[in-house]
Amino acid sequence: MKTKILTFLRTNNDFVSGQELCEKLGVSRTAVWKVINQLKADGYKIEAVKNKGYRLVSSEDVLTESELRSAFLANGQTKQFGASVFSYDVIDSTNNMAKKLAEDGAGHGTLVVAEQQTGGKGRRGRNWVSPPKTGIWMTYVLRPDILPANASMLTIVAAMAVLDGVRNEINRLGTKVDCAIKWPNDIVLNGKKIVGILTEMSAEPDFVNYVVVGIGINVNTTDFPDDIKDVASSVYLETGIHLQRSRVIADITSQFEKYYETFIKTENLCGLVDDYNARLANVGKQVKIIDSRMERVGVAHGINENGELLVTLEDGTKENVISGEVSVRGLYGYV
Ligand code: BT5
Repeated sequence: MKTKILTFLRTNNDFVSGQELCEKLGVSRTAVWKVINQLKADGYKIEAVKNKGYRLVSSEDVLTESELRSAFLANGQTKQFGASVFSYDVIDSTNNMAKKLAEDGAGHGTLVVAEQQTGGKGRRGRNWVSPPKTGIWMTYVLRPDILPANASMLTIVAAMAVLDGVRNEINRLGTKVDCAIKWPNDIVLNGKKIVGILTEMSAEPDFVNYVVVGIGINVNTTDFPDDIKDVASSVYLETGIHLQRSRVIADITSQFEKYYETFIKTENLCGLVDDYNARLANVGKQVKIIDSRMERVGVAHGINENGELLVTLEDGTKENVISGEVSVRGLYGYV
């Protein structure tokens, strides 16, 4: 009911009468009034004028379940992605919570969101700084019928969706930005990291139980710890724009479902490779590949349909770099 009233107010720029809300939703005036008060308590500014009704003056940048559901409805319905939403104030990690929910049977497309993470995770035991109410810390539970070896490509699929979602929302406000993917799991804006993605999986040798795709986006963050200050930034710091996080999530969710459907048809990236490479910051750039063997330098050309980064090394040999084993850095900066 809260979601329905919120969506109603959001999609009508003008006043909506109490009577109309009662009729459309089949509830009493008192029930409507109660929900309006709950929304006000959540932080929404709602104008109430006698004989005119209610008007949403401003939406609060909150990530409650009703806010997210309402943003999803306003953005256009998805099939499964975001159909089930779990929203928390503070948890250790949305990936950990998503895994718990998946173990308990959460369905494909379930979305877990938190306002703050106390143990946000990066890859290989690294940490992810996740301060309260400034960023998007979220995880999708997926149940793809694919071979476990192919699951890491979901990071690539998610990166495309996140890039499009963030860029769409910035463009919608009339600003153009230099936003790109840094293979395999980062998004950079003006060369700084604004997004990280962590994909984890539970699988048998030939069967995927579930995959969780965790996405961290620095949206309105203004401060970063000293050790990451030089590489990390936020949409706000780079553009001066405050994005509404629920809208960004709604946009990403529908893009992710769309790209996922393309991926799942072939279980590889053949339907996405050109679009991905067009969004890739590394193309034509010198990169340093760092793994347990040694550091080597080359020029990156883009990914192939398995998500491997194609690099020509300085001695002319070609290497297909597989994610998960290496870090790739720009020679003169992060990208
Ligand atoms: C990543 O790892 O970039 C994956 C980050 C995934 C975070 C999301 S948030 C929702 C979900 N729940 C979780 O617990 N995790 C996921 P990696 O490529 O290993 O990068 C980690 C490194 O990025 C750190 O070692 C820092 O150097 C840097 N870093 C940490 N916090 C950052 C931030 N907020 N913004 C930019 N860089 C950061």
